[in-house]
Amino acid sequence: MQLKTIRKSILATSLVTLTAAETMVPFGNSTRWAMTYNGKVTGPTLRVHPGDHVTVKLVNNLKQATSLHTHGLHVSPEQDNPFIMVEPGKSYTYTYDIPANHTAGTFWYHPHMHGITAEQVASGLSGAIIVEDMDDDQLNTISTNRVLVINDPPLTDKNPWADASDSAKSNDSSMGGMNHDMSGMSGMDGMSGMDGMGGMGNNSSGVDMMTAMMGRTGPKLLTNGFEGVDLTGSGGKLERLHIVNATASTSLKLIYSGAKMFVLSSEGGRLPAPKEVKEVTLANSERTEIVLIPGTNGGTLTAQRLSNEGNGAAMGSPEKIASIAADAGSDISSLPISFMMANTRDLFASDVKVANQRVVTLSGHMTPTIDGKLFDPNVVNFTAKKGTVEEWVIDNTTPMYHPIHLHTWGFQVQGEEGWQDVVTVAPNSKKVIRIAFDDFAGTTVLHCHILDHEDTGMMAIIKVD
Ligand SMILES: [Cu+2]
Repeated sequence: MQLKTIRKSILATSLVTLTAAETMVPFGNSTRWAMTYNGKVTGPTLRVHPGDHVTVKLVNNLKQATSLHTHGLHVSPEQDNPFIMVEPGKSYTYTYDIPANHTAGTFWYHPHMHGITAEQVASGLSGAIIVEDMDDDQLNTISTNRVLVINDPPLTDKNPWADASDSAKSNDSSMGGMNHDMSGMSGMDGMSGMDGMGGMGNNSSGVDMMTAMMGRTGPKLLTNGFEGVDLTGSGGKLERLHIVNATASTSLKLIYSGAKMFVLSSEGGRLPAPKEVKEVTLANSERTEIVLIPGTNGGTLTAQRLSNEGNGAAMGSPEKIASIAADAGSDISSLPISFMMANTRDLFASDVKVANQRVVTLSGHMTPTIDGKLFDPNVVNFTAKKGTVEEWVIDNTTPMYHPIHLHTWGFQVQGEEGWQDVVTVAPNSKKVIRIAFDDFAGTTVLHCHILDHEDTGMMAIIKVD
């Protein structure tokens, strides 16, 4: 615990500025158009610790409004507030108090501008958040600590969705909903959206109906802006990678050709112990933390795109994510047998009291909905009590996969290991989750993380008090 105290004193005043802007970025021997934070193809990695107070100033130099969401981070809905929007030329300072008992893990930040979220994330606005705890002190001595952010942006010389996003910005697409729990807001500089809810733009920006339904994808998977990265210079340490699927709509299956692959974390933090796997499926917005053992000739991590409909079959050829050098560490015995800070609480244990059970139905095809309703910023769809555990059956009656993301409160999926913030429900099937509304009263959202679905209205408001 002493280590954390020391870190907190160092990081207590940490201030990060993220400047969102359209930028020409290097690609191959040429350049491509992107939306970037601080001019880079991937936003800076925010490394934080339980107990930290983090300040992030978002400067909007885009031609459209934007915002910031700290995906998966367990902070109050007032701080990670999806109803804030920052107009072009303005800035907003977010502050985050990371709870002292926050789990370690891989999280990420991205815009949450209803109506144009898919456009902004697909264009490159994303970065990783790594929460490190005392287990990381040990892991950092035996392994690398690299961050790979995967996306599939348009490979164009200008914004392919510009016209639509401009019109969306000027009328209906603002996130609105500012009447929800805005007390105690601070850091305001040019924030807007307090009025004029508008019609919420139940159309996805700049794409046709079919693309909005299937979710927009790009021609190539890029890893930190490259068509695969070559990882060398581990100094004999194990290769430990934090991987973020930051695509707008593309589910991925990661496959490794080297000797062994171990998963250390689920979306919601570290597993009780490292687990050897053959492959890792990451729906868009999901993350993993893995250790790759090279084998005699090294190894290559590839990703296969998965269809968002039918049986979720693999599509196209595997695309390179990273190659692992043969001289990377291979001493598996140095991996911890278990993690001392892992969250081993089981929400499906027999002694857990379930305060409420409900069925949440996903329906519709061209325009998917939650419980038959499109997002309305003035309607609270769900209410729950702080300090309770609820059981939700997510019933997907549509022919598409939907990775459903709940802000703020972590949950467990029946039959699956670890904690999650995204549950992917296959067509015409159900999944049962239990949500721990332990702390943080407030109002936020749950939505499909196929971001074109979110933008077309597959989002609902939840209020916890
Ligand atoms: Cu969806």
